[in-house]
Amino acid sequence: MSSFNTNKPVRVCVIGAGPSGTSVLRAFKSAEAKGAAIPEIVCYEKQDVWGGLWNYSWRTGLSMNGEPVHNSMYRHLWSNGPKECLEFADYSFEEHFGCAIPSFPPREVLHDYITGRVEKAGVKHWVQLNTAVRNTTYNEQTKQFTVTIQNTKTEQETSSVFDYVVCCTGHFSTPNVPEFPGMHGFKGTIMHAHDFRSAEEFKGKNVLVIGTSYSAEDIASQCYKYGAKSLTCSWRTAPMGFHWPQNFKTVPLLTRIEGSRCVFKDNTSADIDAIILCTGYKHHFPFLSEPLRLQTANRLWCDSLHEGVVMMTNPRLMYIGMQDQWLTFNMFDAQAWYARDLILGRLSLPNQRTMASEFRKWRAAEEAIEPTDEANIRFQCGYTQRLIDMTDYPNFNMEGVVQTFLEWEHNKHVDIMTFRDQPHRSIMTGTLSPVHPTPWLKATDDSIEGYVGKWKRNHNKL
Ligand code: FAD
Ligand code: NA7
Repeated sequence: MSSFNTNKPVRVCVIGAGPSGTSVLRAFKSAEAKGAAIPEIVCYEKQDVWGGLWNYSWRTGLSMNGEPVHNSMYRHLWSNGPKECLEFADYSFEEHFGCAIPSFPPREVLHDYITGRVEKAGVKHWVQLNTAVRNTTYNEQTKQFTVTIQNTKTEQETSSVFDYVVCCTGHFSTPNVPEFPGMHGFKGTIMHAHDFRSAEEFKGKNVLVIGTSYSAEDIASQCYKYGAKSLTCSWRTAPMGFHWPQNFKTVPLLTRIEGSRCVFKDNTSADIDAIILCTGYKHHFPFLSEPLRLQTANRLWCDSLHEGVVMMTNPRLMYIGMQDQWLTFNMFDAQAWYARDLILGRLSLPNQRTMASEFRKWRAAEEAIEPTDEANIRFQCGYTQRLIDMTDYPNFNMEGVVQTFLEWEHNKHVDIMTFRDQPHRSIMTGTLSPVHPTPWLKATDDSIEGYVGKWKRNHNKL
């Protein structure tokens, strides 16, 4: 790959201004602040605000402009993992909020934190909002991409040429929607987690949740919190294994639906008012020409990517945040710093043969991961540390992150409804988080004022 140190101006296109895209912007800004010459950067974001899926909208289906609604975010979401495991190494929660805050912030608080860092960095002028990327092609002769964009308000289309494309569009937006026999005649509501907005509508209802991962776990918990009559959790590979409250039932996979009766693989059945498919998402990049599209399952070592970032068949195309995620924001940072340094010519890529053999080595390691949460967490933390070691991203105590994840896992298995009430210690500042005055199950104020403001006031009284 040619380096940044050439005479012609280099142009970098970042697609998406969510946590991954803003990590890339921050990475370049940080190099510039240390005196490096950086390329011209343009970031296209189809929403009218940045922050990715951490924006909440009541909308489902299509936006006002006929654009598929990107976000799968719901109104009452509180972080499903400790904030201490996702904290940016160059911008702590304490720095952002001016005091320590509890460990499992609601959506609005996390959105404020993500965008606060990049507001401070002064990168907003690189972002074009209301701009959807419609097509991206690569010219082998010029070694450049042509990116076609559309203003989502005026529908005006234009094209620009770039030397690098960094795709940061997330992969939890296009739902995987299986069909079960009898669905067409079901008397109640059927929705995918992507369209779930609030558990309040399921108050007093018998809810069936299909799937066993993060969405299933949290949406079932939300429905319980907001008064669902019963929760039936259906698994395909293995049950979730938590100690659920009394009105929960765990059943094997749904086999058929007869009216409002759902029948499961063990021939048990339940009368159900609403089915929520928590069956995951698809990596979907219709705005890239076919050879540029990443095709992979949601896994720790994605197909086709060198170091989990660089498209091996076209190293000028990079992807951030495409892995199944234990780590999030700080892993995106590590990937962004790595992508930046490749573009700046500070790092170089091995030849195709070596990349292929390195890929096989990592894939084999991924496939050999023991089927425990700890082994999976250690794999992703090890990967992230490897990227950090290659760049000037601030180093932090990764083993501390692993231990925090393990405490969190332990707390979840003690009581899935109270793990959010437990404090964790910041790896970045060493501060033990305060405990929120209201237990999560009883807390219904998700606002930033309610969470940070209230706590800040209590804190100031101490
Ligand atoms: P996204 O946040 O999805 O951002 C992608 C951006 O790209 C969006 O702004 C989108 O509008 C834009 N975009 C897409 N297509 C185009 C296009 N064609 N042109 C221009 N712009 C485009 N992680 C945690 O750490 N803690 C949690 O509690 C947590 N909860 C989650 C809850 C839900 C419901 C979901 C779905 C995910 C959750 N995650 C959580 C994981 C989440 O993936 C990351 O936190 C993070 O948002 C990923 O950032 P991203 O930038 O890669 O993708
Ligand atoms: P995940 O983590 O990809 O999990 C998908 C789940 O869906 C998983 O339990 C799968 O079961 C299940 N699944 C997939 N297809 C089917 C079919 N056909 N039938 C039954 N079950 C199925 O997605 P999530 O939405 O939970 O999490 C994604 C992000 O959103 C995450 O970052 C969170 O923070 C929020 P399997 O184990 O494969 O049998």
